[in-house]
Order: sequence, then C-alpha cells, then structure tokens
Amino acid sequence: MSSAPAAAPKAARSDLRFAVIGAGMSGILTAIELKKRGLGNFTIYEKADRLGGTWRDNTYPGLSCDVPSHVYAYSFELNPEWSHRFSPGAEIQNYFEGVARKYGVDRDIRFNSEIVRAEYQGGRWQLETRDGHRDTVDFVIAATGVLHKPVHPAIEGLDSFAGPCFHSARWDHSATLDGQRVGIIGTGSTAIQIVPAIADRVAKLSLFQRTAQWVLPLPNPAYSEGEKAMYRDKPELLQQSYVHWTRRFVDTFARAVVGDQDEMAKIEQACRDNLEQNVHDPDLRERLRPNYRAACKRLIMSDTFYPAMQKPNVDLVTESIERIEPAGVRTRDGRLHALDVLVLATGFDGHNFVRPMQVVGEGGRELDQAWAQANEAYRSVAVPGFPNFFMLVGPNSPIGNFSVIMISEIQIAYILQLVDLVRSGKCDAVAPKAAATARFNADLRAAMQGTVWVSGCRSWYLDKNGNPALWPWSFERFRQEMQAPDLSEFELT
Ligand code: N01
Repeated sequence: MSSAPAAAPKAARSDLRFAVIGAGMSGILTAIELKKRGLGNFTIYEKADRLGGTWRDNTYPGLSCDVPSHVYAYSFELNPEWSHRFSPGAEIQNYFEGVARKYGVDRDIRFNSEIVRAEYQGGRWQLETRDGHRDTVDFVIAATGVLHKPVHPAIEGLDSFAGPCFHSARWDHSATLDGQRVGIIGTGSTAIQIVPAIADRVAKLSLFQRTAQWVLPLPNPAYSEGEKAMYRDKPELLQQSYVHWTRRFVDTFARAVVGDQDEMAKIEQACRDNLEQNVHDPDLRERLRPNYRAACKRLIMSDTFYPAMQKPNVDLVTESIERIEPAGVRTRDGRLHALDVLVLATGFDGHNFVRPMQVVGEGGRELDQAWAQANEAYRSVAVPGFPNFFMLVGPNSPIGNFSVIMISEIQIAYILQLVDLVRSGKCDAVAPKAAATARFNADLRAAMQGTVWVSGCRSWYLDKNGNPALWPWSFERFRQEMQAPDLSEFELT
C-alpha cells in the first residue's frame, strides 16, 4: 500500500485542504495515507465521540470479526498480538485506536462533528457540521462506512415491550442478562455470534428465525504466547500469514461467490455436512435447513452456533412474529414467548452510502437526485458531477467477498493518484465522465447475473431494484483495474 504508484508532483500545490468524513477503519487509513504523502492539511470529521466506526458501535456479547485477524489489519501495520484467528471486537477497536495514535492522526479528528452538508461552490467544497461549524476544502473523502444505520423491524407493538429492548449495534450494557428470559430477532452474522456467547448465562433464550442460514464451521483457535512471540520476533512470518490467508480467501470464497461452481460446491457441501453432522435432532435440523443456495446471503462462519442451539434452555422459534407485547413476542400460532429482554439483531441499511449528509455537486445537483434510481458510482469511488469528491467502500465495493481493509487500501491508493493530478497542477478538479460511469454500471449489472447473490434469497446485499451492492468479478480483477485510473474516463477541469 505505502508503495502505491503516485505521480511525482511537478508544481506541488502545498495548499490543498482535505476533509475526511468518518473516523472508522477507512477514515483512519485515509488520514495516514495523506500524511505519508505530505498532505497534512486535513480534518477528520467524526459524528461520534470516539473513533472506530463499526467496532465502536458494536459491543454485543460474542462480537468478533469473521475475517482472519492476520488479514483484517492494515497491510503496513500487521499485528502479532491478535489473541485468536478471529479476534474479538474489543481487540479490533483497540487496534484501530493504537494505530491512529501511532501515526498521530487521532489528533486530527474533530469529534462530535457530523457533517450535514457539503456543497461544491467555486471549485471548492463548503462543509457544515450539525453544530454549525464550517470548513472549506479542496477534496472531500467520505469514509462513512456501509453497515452503520441500524434497521429496526416494522413489527407491531415494538415500542410496547416492557423490558429492555435494543438493537444489536446499540447494546444496552445496563440490561441484566444473567438468569433472564432473552429473545433475539434475526439470524444474521450478528445473532449467530450473540447466541453462543449468552446461551449459558440466560435462563431461557428464544431465537426468532425468519429465514434459516447456511453455516460454515470455522474453528477459532487462540494464538499461544509462543506463537505471538514468534510473530513479534519474525515479522516475515506475520507477512507470510497475511499472504496465506489472503490467498485462501481469493482462491476459494471470493471465486465461489462470483461464479466458480467447483469452489461453490465445496462450500455448499461443507455447510450441508455441518448441518447433517452437528445438529442431532431431526426436527431442529430441518427447521435450521435453508431453502436457498449457500452464500446467497452473507455466509455465516461459526462452529459454536449449532452446539448452542441444542442447549436445553435455547428455543428456535420459526413461527412468524405476529406482534410484540409488553410481556414478550406473540407468534402467529397465538403463543406468547414471555421475555425479560429483547434484542433486535435485524441488521443495517447497507444502501444509504454517505447519506443522510446532503451532498450538492456541480450545478446544484444533489447526490440524492443523482442516486434516485440506484447508487451508481464510478468504480465505487466517485460520481459524475461531484468533482474532487471521493468515497471509500462506496457502492459495489467487494465487501461481501473479502477483507474490507484491503479494499480500502486499494481504493485510497487509486483516489490519491487522482488527487495527484490536482496536486501537480495538471488540473483543478477531477470527476468521472457520465458515460464511463454508465458503462461501468451496465457491466456490473450484467455480471451480477453470474453471482450467487441473485440466486434467490432476500439479503441486505440487494438494493430496492434487486441488484447486489457488491463487486461481481474476481478479486484479482478488482486489484488489477484499481491499480491506476484510466484518465480517458475522467473529466479534468
Ligand atoms: O444483519 P443481517 P446482521 N422480522 O441483515 C432478520 C456484517 N457482520 O447484523 O433473513 C423477523 O444479516 C433477518 O431475517 P431475513 C456482515 O456483513 C459482520 O446479522 O431477512 N426477522 C435476518 O435474519 C453481515 O452480513 C460480522 O428473513 C427480521 C436478520 O434479521 C452484516 O454485518 C459480524 C425482521 C438481519 O440479518 C449484517 O449482519 C456481524 C423482521 N421484521 C455482522 N427484519 C463479522 O464478523 C430483519 N429480520 C465481520
């Protein structure tokens, strides 16, 4: 990443000012990369009072990352200290805070400062925060994340529940779980991590499942002190581990989801075997059996979910929910599932990129207007008519296939090559051409037909038109195409 190609500045403009929006994984990365290139005139605007993005927001029991920790790290800051192959969320949060401190970019964050409006006027971006602070910058880099707008289910009576009721991303740590009757709505990656973490603590756990999930049984061994010392002493081994896990992802899962039938057959078989071999009661097994293809929804990785579901105090509820009442959840068969605590593990709006920030581009055109039909970006990072405005992990980034950190590193290296055009005096502003963007999105839609995501299931991947918000090609293609911008596809003004 740090060796990403960057055009040598000719008549360097030292006055360029940047706004980085969001102090999550991508925002911290952006700030570090700007600094590395001597572009130190920036502020990171963060709406919360702490950095970390999704790892700050999510603190639920059992939270971990299901991408191996040796890959889920900045490539320039590999970490020998990870406790597990898939380390807990609190460790990941500490990692990002430590990296931000180490590179000194924590001092560049303006906390409690939500940008509510960004308008392109006279060749620069005018920004406004919710509390009325203003800034004028040359470039906006929106690192606003994907999965951070919790979805509350539209279930009758939700507000009437008498006990603590909260979304998984807003965990209420004051709510007592021990010895209580706890209900969880949803069976996504989040719920499947919470269930094993709390099953032994609660008196009764009711998991409300609308759709069953395929589960890949990935073990999560701890790294011994000896292994950590080895990685500490021999950074080349840490690098080898990074390359090893990267290759395993690229060669298997990342290929399978975009059409490699052999790889997909192996994943499907592993999920089927897991269900057949590890769920012993035939009735429970059938109720946990999905009726769509593995990885159509985001694949669940867990070797603790099925064992937890077979504990005597854990109940899988497959009857659909009629309404929520003060005493619990009433299902359509008339049964009241009495509860003390209700957890909404009902996911996120993954299509709200950048919004609710109001972004006004050239000619007063708003991003909401540009995206009225669909979130169409040029290679996920830019939008026609919005010069010097870039996004990290924007629409159709390969987030369902891979470590999002590597994606962000590739995208920021690409974006900074466009910034260099302005920095070196080649132009004042850069934006993708409308025709190139339309072509790219037409290609995306056509390629989606070969992916597993459109094979017949409901998932947060799909937008209102039924198109997945993901990258439908191989990871190698992403890396290749994002190596350097094709300048014939950009307007340089
Ligand atoms: O959310 P989800 P999530 N009545 O959207 C159900 C990432 N992540 O927070 O399947 C009843 O996957 C809904 O049912 P259905 C990862 O990318 C990563 O679990 O639509 N049920 C579904 O079961 C993941 O994909 C890690 O029928 C309702 C669930 O709620 C993404 O976050 C860990 C309902 C929502 O599942 C989101 O995962 C955790 C209703 N009205 C999460 N509405 C890592 O380890 C919704 N549901 C990296």
